[in-house]
Amino acid sequence: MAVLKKTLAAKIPDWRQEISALNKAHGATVISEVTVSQAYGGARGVKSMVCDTSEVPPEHGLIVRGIPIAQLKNKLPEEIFFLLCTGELPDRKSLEALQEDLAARAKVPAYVWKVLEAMPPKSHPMCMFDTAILCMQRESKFQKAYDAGMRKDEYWDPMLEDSLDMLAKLPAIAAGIYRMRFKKGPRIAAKKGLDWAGNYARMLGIKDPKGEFADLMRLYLVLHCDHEGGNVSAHTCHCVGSALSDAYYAVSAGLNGLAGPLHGLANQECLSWTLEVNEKFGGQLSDEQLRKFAWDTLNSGKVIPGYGHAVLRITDPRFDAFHEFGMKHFPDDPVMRLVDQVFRIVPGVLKEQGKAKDPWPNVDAASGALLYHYGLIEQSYYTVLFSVSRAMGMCSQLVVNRAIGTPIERPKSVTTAWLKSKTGVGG
Ligand code: HAX
Repeated sequence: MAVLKKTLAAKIPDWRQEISALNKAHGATVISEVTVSQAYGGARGVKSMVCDTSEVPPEHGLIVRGIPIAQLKNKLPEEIFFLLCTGELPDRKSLEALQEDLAARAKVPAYVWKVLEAMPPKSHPMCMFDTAILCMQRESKFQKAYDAGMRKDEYWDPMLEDSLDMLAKLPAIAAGIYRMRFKKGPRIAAKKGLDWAGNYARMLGIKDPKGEFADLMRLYLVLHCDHEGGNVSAHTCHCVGSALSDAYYAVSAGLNGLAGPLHGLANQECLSWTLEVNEKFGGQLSDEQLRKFAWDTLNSGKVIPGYGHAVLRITDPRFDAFHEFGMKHFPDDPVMRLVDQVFRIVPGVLKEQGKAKDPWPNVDAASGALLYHYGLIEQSYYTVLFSVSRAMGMCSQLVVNRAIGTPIERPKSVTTAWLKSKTGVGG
């Protein structure tokens, strides 16, 4: 049995026992209350689900299985996936075994390319990526085992199989979409022995004489890996998966949510905003001009992309990691300089406006400038990069949820009439 599966198989009985004991002893303990505003306000802050792969304390940012993301930024994405699933980092042998396993599963079925080629030429890369994942549903080992009558306590095993099969193929699919959609020439084959992110960088075909772009890809795929359970994409994936839909259905559903401008698409919007500023002022603008431009954006009813967060109340540590990478490798790049200037000015503007609860940059505020620097300039593609990484979080959450037997999700909705009667409005 492969090491990842073996590690999980050893841990799952303890997880089940721990949760069952907690539930038995404290099942009736109240952990959250819900106000009328929260019922209308996207359930913000309501604690009503469990996610053990990662957490996001508002004052600290992403913590993966107990380790702050800043301490993981030099790891490989494959190590992060192992950590997300099991709660421990792999040793060298386990990492190599996982890499070999992924390489053995990496071949993309030919029909995926046919489906993508049949899509209208101006299709959004996210729509192409989600379609590619969804059309592979026929490969699902979970679905086949379920149809054959698998026991409930075995669900996690084919869920892990589907996850590995899917994750292994995502770099090739995502890179293939990039080359097809933006007319970059034929697909580039993976190289044997290269890591998951290194191969993704290679297959994209971006010129990379110093290997810096591959390093950026490694960092990018680590930083976006997971962000606890309640964000739109993770929550959607969890909800769909809770109906025992397989990983192909659940992950593509989650990624459709990531494609929204308030969520993953913000990285595309963010760079557009930065470039708009850069172009308008010919690459040279004073802090005062930037402040005014930010106010103009707010006064026209738009958000400043890359700033604010539903949970965080600090500068996102993932932004810090990207900012550090850019300032280290190309501090004089005009777009990077502008990102840095926006970071100095925009939080003050948002604080002065007083609406955003979090005036600080999130993960999307710098990533686009880095990609742009290396020549990956097609902004509509950026959320696909995010998706390749976030698929690791979604898959690990699906595996863990199958392992601990999470039931179908079904919160209760109420009507406005019910809320009025509950609060005594209108007699
Ligand atoms: N610019 C302008 N206004 C902002 C703002 C920003 N960057 N961030 C929040 N606000 C506004 C909200 O629109 C809201 O206004 P209304 O009361 O008029 O509706 C008010 O401030 C309160 O919002 P909040 O409670 O602070 O924030 P929410 O939890 O409702 O929303 C968002 C969080 C991330 C969606 C929000 O901050 C936003 O729209 N930011 C810009 C888009 C963005 O960067 N999204 C990416 C987030 C990270 C992510 O998920 N990546 O995938």
